[in-house]
Amino acid sequence: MAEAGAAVTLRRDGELLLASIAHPPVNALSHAVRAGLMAALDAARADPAIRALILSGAGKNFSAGADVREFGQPFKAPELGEVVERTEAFGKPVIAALHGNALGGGLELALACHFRIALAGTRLALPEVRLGIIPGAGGTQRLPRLIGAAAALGVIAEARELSAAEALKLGLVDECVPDDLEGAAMRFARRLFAEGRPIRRTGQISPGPVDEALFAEAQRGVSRRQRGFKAPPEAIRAVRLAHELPLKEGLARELEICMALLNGEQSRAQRHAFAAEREIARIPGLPPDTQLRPLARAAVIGCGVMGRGIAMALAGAGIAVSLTGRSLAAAREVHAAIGKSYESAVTRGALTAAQGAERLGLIVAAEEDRAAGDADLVIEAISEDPEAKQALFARLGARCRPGAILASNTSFLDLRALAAASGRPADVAGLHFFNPAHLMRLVEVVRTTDTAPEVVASLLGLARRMGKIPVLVGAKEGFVANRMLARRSREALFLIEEGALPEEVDRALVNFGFPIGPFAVQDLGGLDVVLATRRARFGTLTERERQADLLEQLVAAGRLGQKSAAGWYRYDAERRAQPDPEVAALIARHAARRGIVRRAITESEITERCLYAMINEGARLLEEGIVPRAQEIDVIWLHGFGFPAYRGGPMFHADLTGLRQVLDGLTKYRGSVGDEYFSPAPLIERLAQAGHGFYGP
Ligand code: T1G
Repeated sequence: MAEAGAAVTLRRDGELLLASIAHPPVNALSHAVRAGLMAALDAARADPAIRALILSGAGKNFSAGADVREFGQPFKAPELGEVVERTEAFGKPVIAALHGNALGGGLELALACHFRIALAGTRLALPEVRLGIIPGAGGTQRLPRLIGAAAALGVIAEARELSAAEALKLGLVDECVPDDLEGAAMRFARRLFAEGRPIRRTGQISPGPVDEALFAEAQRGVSRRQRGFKAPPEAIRAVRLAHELPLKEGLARELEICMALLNGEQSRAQRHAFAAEREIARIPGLPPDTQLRPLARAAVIGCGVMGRGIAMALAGAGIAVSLTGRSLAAAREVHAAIGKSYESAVTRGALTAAQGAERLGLIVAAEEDRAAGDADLVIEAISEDPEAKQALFARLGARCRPGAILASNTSFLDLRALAAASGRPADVAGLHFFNPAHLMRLVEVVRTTDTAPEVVASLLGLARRMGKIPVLVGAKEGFVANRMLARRSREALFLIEEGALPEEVDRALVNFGFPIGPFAVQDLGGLDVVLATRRARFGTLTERERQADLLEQLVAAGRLGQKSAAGWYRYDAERRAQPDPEVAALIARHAARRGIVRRAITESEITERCLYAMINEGARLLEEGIVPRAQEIDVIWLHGFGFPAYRGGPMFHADLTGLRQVLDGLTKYRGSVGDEYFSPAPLIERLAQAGHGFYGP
């Protein structure tokens, strides 16, 4: 049968024409695909013997939507909207056969088809808001017509994904089949002919009146759950238009809103975040076919909060884990506690009973020696005590099987010293998880200059198997995340010495887009825990940082944070934070003792000093080669510390701000705070001089 172009293949079966989108890896609706779909419609129309057209996707997906690589340049005709409108208006039945992902423009194409068959397991979604835009090819106008505004708003404004079964229940698909999708679609078409069923066009369904209460609640919901993002409220506005305007006008307004967002900074930032997360998977100098080591059995040494979370994250990936502690009894206690947390996860519906039992069954409490001897991978998660860790790595080096990988969860100790202690540095790397380890997606995979390439590749693959986002970093003090966080924390501390209050610093950064401020975070984790890290890093602190001993004073006063109902803030019975005059007084006394004359500090100074200190450190990390690209830094901050996705990460945000402005800010604060804190990184000076950003001209 005639090929409709490489991107869409055609095959005829009797009176049916089957068009399959073939544009790997995700059948994005590129120009070639759009042209191929138009050719398929032409072929179906031209042949009087053809009574229906069936659209499907080759490979693992129906279609992941518009081709994001085409964004930012003029769309070549036929545009997606044109293909979608022609599909819906087509004079013969068009049936969508969905499997894998039917996302964005892919789902919009399916909505314009007259009937939809889905294979069990199909994921249906309109995730455009994640890219800072809204559906632009009819999604906001057709979906509410098909499934009602209430269900449509969750899909469109909150990127809620529908399973095939949910879609069937909602009336989004006409059939959900366990297998033989193509056969089912052909049988469906032939039943249409036999029953003489008319073509059903989604756009002709009346959407009904506006439900004011529903739309008001939807706007309140996104302003809470997606604070600062522009696209979700606009998506709600577009869905409302479906109830107020004829289809054609609604489609035109939807496209206007979509394009306005597409050209905005937020969408550029969110598309950058999407691309950066994929870019960092390509490791310069590490061939994608690097030989991997077997990782069937793991051992986690240390069963504190982190060890427990890591064991659960491994079990969640189906990996058997031996968990060891100071004693077998201690490990058994933690194992029982893990069992309880799985039980509550099952009660909450986060896991099925079978999943909970399976995961718990994969974790066993064990003695250290035996656990280490059996493991393909050992992850050390004992307390941040350099001597204890080195002694442990010496034991592991002797005890573990040849080829076993020895990983440390240390967040700032010298990994090279641990590697040397093990006697087998090629097998040693860092796996720096973030608390809580079984939930946080970010993990820093830390390599020394001796770490073997297959160890790096194996740990990157393991992290993905655990559903994590692994970022490969070099082994130097604090790696990337904590080294940059230390700069933000330093500025936060200096700012309250100089006149700001904890709540002012936190408010500034929350207004910037962080979910929570630095002082509230410390209260959450426990000021004693934060102080322990400060003490462990004391040797790396400057004189002023050492003398900024407010943490020591708070802990000495028994203020440990939320767990003691008082820390930087005071907490009521519901753990709601209140600014505490006692803390303000303590800070004032401290400043007086330090001879610091406190002053009112603006929100913009707070934000600039915290961010520019981080960005400057990020530039230094790039200069030192701790990370190869700025993307690694942005991904770490987006997924490790809640940096607002609509700003793209600290380095992308610096580019949006302009490095010349960042450089001017660094120079200004170098004068007021000091050389050792704000001397501009040479990389920033060079890029600013050239009028470039971290991501190019
Ligand atoms: N366009 C172009 N390339 C895409 C793509 C897309 N839509 N989606 C994925 N890729 C690339 C990706 O960059 C990677 O490339 C490879 O495919 C594998 O992706 C008008 C305007 C589909 C769930 O937001 O959510 O339609 O790095 O590593 O983990 O209303 O990709 O290998 O070179 O993510 O199996 C809306 C985005 C677009 C879906 C697969 N659609 N994609 O996940 O593989 S806007 C989306 C995803 C739109 C219309 C609007 C995921 C996935 P490389 P991957 P995966």
